[in-house]
Amino acid sequence: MRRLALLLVALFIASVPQLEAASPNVVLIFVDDMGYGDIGPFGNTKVRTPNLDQFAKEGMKFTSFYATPVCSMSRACLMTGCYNARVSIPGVLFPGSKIGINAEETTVAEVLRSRGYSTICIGKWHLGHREPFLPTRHGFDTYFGIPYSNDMTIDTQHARFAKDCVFREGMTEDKARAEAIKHTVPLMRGDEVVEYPADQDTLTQRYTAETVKFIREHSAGPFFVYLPHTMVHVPLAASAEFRGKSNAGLLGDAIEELDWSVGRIMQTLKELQLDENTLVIFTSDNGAASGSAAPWRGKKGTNYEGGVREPCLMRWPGKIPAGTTCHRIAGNIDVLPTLAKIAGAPLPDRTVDGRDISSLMFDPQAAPVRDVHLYFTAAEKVQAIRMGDWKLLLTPPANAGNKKAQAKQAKARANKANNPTGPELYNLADDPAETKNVAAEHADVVAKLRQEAEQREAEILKNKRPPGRVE
Ligand SMILES: [Ca+2]
Repeated sequence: MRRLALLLVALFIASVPQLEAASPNVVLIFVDDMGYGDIGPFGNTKVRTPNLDQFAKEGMKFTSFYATPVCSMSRACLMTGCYNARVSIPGVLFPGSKIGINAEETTVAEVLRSRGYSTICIGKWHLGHREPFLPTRHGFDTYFGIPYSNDMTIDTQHARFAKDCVFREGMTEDKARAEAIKHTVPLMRGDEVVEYPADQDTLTQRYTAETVKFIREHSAGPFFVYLPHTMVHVPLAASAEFRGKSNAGLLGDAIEELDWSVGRIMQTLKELQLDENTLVIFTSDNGAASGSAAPWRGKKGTNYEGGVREPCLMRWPGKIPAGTTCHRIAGNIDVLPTLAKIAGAPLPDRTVDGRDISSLMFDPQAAPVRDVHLYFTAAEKVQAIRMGDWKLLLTPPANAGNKKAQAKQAKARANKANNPTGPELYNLADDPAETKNVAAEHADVVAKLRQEAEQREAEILKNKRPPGRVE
């Protein structure tokens, strides 16, 4: 009898189809100008980030997660899964820029939408502010945010004001069209400006409210929230609840408010019981501008590690092991192929540079997915390459990171016998802060890395795709 029961159970199990897990929801939080050392999980002891600390405890920390030195190029990587040079997006786009992301490119939002995801972009877009380049033309159902950096101006000629646009601080449409004023940027909903100048103090709160509302309204899923915060790019801002409350000035206030925002989102996911079916990713677009890039050398704008190696946290309870750390090379170019994989969506019909790193998310010790990383300049040139622990800077970055390092570099340049313009080679395992150039001792490694960088750059140049353009 018992044997029969077991047999029946076995037959029953065999007859149940292996249901594929439902496509998980994705919340991608992309902070602006936050450095590696700016938050608790990555060593900051001054700024209070209890929600991010908890996030790290419940998820995985990535310690070799790469972005790029500045804003637009980083968003190009994130949205297309390609090095920015392949899709021809330079370092930073401006209100006068006539280029943006090409309609032919497939963004991560379009990849997920092909699998039925509802999508929203909330925050700083920075892949072109003219109509053909806006998020709503590139896979996002809706958009709320500022089209480029918060220290820029309005595009006096092309801004499209909503009928009920809120003009603040004595502004009118005529005044807005007459003069572009620094640090006054438009707040948009969809394709229209709904507030000008944007009240930057309340942006983090309003972005958070928008995120929570969207998650509640789309709790049946699957949904994709892309939340590229305006903070902590200068001019720094914080709401009344956070201003003056941290021990680290206005930057600390802004970071603590971002941490609060993360907490609100996590709390919402828990309340709606979406926790186990939602992947949350938190990272930044480039190195610290006003904050801390510790322990790396350099800051925003450089291809030393401090300019490009970002804090990165991922959390997906039951899938990503809690409280773990992954040291493998990864980066924002890997987000698109990874999300395509976990959503069961096809990859774009064109070359992507990133790789699916889900094996690392599920096991931080898994074999390296991508052992090479290229570092591009704002002018779309390869400046450095990392292979395993070796990093070769083909040309020393102009921005050495701090005054002392810059003075040293200037002195070395003056002393030509020191070969100051030659390559710099560092072993990041032995010398993570890039203090000792060992190029002279390892000519073979220099030659190998140089050849690899040149080959890869030649391939990208050959297959480079154009940006989108308007007149
Ligand atoms: Ca940035």
